[in-house]
Amino acid sequence: MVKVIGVDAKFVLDSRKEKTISVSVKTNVGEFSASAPSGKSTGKHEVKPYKKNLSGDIETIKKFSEYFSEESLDKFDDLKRVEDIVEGHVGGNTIIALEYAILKAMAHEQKKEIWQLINTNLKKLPRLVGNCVGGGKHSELVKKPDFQEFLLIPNLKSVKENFEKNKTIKKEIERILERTDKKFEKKKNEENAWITSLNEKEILDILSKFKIPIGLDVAASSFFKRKKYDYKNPMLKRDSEEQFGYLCNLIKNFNLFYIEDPFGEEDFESFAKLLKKFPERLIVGDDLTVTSHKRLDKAIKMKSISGIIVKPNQCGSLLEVKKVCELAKEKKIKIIFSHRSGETDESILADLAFGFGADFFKCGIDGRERESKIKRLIEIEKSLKM
Ligand code: 2PG
Ligand code: MG
Repeated sequence: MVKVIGVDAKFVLDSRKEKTISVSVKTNVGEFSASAPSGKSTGKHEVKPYKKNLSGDIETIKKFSEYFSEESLDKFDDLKRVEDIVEGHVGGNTIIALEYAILKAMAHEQKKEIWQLINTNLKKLPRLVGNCVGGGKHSELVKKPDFQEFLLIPNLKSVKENFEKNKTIKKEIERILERTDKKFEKKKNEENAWITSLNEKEILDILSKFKIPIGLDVAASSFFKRKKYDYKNPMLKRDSEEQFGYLCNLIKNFNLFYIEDPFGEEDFESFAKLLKKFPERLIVGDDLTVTSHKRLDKAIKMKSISGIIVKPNQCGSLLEVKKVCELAKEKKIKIIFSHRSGETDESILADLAFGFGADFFKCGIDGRERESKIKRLIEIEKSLKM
């Protein structure tokens, strides 16, 4: 039984060198801390990371110390009582970091791995989705691709082999970019993906040479302005119909396996049109669905998606994450657990992804913050073989 005696919080810096929250709990079995990441291309329907701001949440959560002392926590669903206490007082990032810290305490007390608090009956590990080249809001360059992420999704036997494969291809792509992009300065973005002045067709041309499944996070809401997709490289505007046509061509010409947020975050209809045309591809909602049970339900009813991004701090509730995963499973929607662009060294996402039976794990390719999570997944993989 875990009893929380005290709660403390502070800020830490994420991979963007911006402040995010770290929460620690003092319990009858020791002290545990965890941090939350932060997004940049955030969906309109995400919960707010902090009620007013980070420093406000740090002060508020500390005041909750004595409220938890009555609660005995020993299973995942007990987090509901924690959520009931803090809900409305702090934002999504603060709740998530607090819940992560409590899960660590529970796992320690029961001598279990964190994923074992969620499900012990699993064998399948998620497949890696690695961001290799970045554009859109994730690139500081003036000339850049309008799409946010160009993804590698190898399908080798183990997480470890897929991890190695992604790193090798990313290195080879560096050499190709040196040759093809005169402006290339070997710079990386906050997710450690290459940034380049090439446009999306040129980048897809490079990626498709590697003969592994590839994908895109279009993050279309980030350049949807006054009812048009406002492209800068090359400069042109596309309405929904034209966006649909453009994406259909890319999917066919580059044999895209995975397409995330191809349309704006309210456009369930266009998502559905694309899925109808390409039922065997992964059409994935992120800003569209924001890890919300209600929005997933709508996306299912409208047949908009075949995959859903799960980012715990998008909804600010691990109980909601559970509901989302259960509904997705029931309706055969693929689950993709995902990092945020501003990440910390926190690795618990790997335990959650495995515990909830995720099909994919979208967590970059390299860099300290991404590798901590991928390496944790490899550790889980290894432990299953023992
Ligand atoms: C996304 C994420 C992660 P952000 O759009 O999928 O790559 O970006 O964290 O900025 O929302
Ligand atoms: Mg996304």
